[in-house]
Amino acid sequence: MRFNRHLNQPIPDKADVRALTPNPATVQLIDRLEDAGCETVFDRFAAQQPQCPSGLRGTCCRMCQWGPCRISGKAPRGVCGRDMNQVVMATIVRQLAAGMSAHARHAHEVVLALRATAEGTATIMLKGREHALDLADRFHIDTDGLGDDGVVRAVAQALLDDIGRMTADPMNTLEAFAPSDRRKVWEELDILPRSAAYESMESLHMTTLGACSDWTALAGQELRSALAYCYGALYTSSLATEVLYGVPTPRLTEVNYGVLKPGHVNVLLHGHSPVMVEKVIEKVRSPEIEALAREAGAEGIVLGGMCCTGDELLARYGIPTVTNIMGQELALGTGAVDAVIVDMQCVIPGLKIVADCFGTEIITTSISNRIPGATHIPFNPERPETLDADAERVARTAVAAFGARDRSKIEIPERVTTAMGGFGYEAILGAFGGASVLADAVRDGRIRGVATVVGCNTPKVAYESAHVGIARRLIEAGVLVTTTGCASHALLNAGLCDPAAAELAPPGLRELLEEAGVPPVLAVGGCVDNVRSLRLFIAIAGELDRPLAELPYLFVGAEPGNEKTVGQGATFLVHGISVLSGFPAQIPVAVPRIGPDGELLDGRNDITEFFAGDGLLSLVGAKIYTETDPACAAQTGLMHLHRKRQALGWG
Ligand code: NFS
Repeated sequence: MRFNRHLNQPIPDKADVRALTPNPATVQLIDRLEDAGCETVFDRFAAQQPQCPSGLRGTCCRMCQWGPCRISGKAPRGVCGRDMNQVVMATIVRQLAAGMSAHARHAHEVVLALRATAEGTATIMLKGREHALDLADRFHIDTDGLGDDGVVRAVAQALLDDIGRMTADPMNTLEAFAPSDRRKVWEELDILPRSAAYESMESLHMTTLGACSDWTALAGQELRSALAYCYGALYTSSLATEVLYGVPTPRLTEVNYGVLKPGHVNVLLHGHSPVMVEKVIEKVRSPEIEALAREAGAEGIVLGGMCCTGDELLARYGIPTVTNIMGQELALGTGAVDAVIVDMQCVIPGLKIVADCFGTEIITTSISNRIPGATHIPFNPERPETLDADAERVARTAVAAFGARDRSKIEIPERVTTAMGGFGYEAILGAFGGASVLADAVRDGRIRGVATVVGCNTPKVAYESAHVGIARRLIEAGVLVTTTGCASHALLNAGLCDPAAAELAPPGLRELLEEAGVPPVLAVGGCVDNVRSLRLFIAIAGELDRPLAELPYLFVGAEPGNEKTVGQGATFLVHGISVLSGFPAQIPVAVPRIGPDGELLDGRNDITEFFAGDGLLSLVGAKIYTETDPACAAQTGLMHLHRKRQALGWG
């Protein structure tokens, strides 16, 4: 691997990916696409090397039209006077705001669909009425005389308020779900947020030219935004989805590229919002569409999930997952995919380039996402009455693509992997017999700690090697693992979500897993469902009567990519749970140096001190560790868990 001195870490090329990626199907498909002369993310990453050092360090300021300014030893301030700390922190605040906008937009669509269902304008069969009653209770909604649909409508309004409130009233989800001791910490730090929309606005405001010159105040906005992100975007979308489509329960299935079948219509479901895709699944499973597929000469229809939509459909229905963001082009390299139905976010432009190589139909279903050359049949959350007819058109277009492609190019890697998904918060507690059982096991050491391994992929890490390498070592050391997002596809395809993988765990954890009949990695859903893992952390802490920050917990984001991951990590940090990142964020990396007399000089700077030193630790009781090598990263994580146990006297 080529070493990048600006990042203080090695950068993989395509040969490194081939050597290190854990899924053999990946290597087969990389070769296949190369032979077909089709460029992928791996080729474009190579073409971008070396990447701009200022960009890598977050010291390039593009927040006004006096710039761009690069902060350096020669020019330590931008034209307006901003120094390095102000530029780097403002950039991070903006990244979180962008990620929050993405998840909040997703939440907005689901909550509007929920409201439309209660009002009878969307033809969706509500599966979570009991959940709505529970939420109404938690939100202190007076349900007298509201009727069933009125309760759902009131819950939807409470969630909508958390997405968009513009005044300083308390957030419903935060009041209902945050632990009270944490709430006190946030009050003292003055970081209680208004809503996702308000804090996105305030983040852009505070970072614009001449609006705020104190980087510590920007750091405060980062923490406030993390809370808005968690309670205004994640909780709102995850809870609204559960009310609409039900709370997931565990089911066994098969995953990986090998689930695609040559004689079938293969349709991949990709994106984040559940609304259109749920309706499309209903249509695809109707006798009319099945008959249409047979008329076209297909033996049947295979549905496969990608990215967070894939995670959610696995959780709710056991629909097989195929791959994640960096595998989306590879999946089309099988030559077997007739159509990809995509909604919002993480649908990379490169998908269409490969689709054109293989004649795959791309159908976009979000009003926010257009792809030149794709068929556009959008769902508009403010015009839900067309959902049914539009979903029917999407399903027909996907099936019609079967006859349109050259099937001689099909080459599907054989590999399928057994996996169990569907571990909603309630399902995890149900499988183990309650939070108290897990709490006892954490205290007596059968469970050494609880970690959530989540987030995207990045070409800066040999694809999926960090997710799998770290998770496997955590399991072997007795750590219970939950997962979401693109990380979960890596772990699903690696077999770590197969109940048989319990044999990797040491005896105490292994017995617990076998008794519960669950795998060592619990796939809880898409990225918005990180709140399911957070709720698990909170429930176990409640049983142990300990603050979150004292417990052997860890958030692992080993291959961060999307701006959304900034908010994911910050969400857990602000709750007192430390973060292990597999890759340095766009901040100036602290590189220790040898001084003129041979002494070791500390390479710290204010930003790394804040995130990885005493800064955050003194404020919220958590910090960020960065370690790029999977074996060292796992060791770092295990040391963290061990130190927490020792401080509690749990050995
Ligand atoms: Ni999360 Fe979902 Fe994947 Fe990353 Fe994208 S799919 S919301 S952002 S790339 S894990």
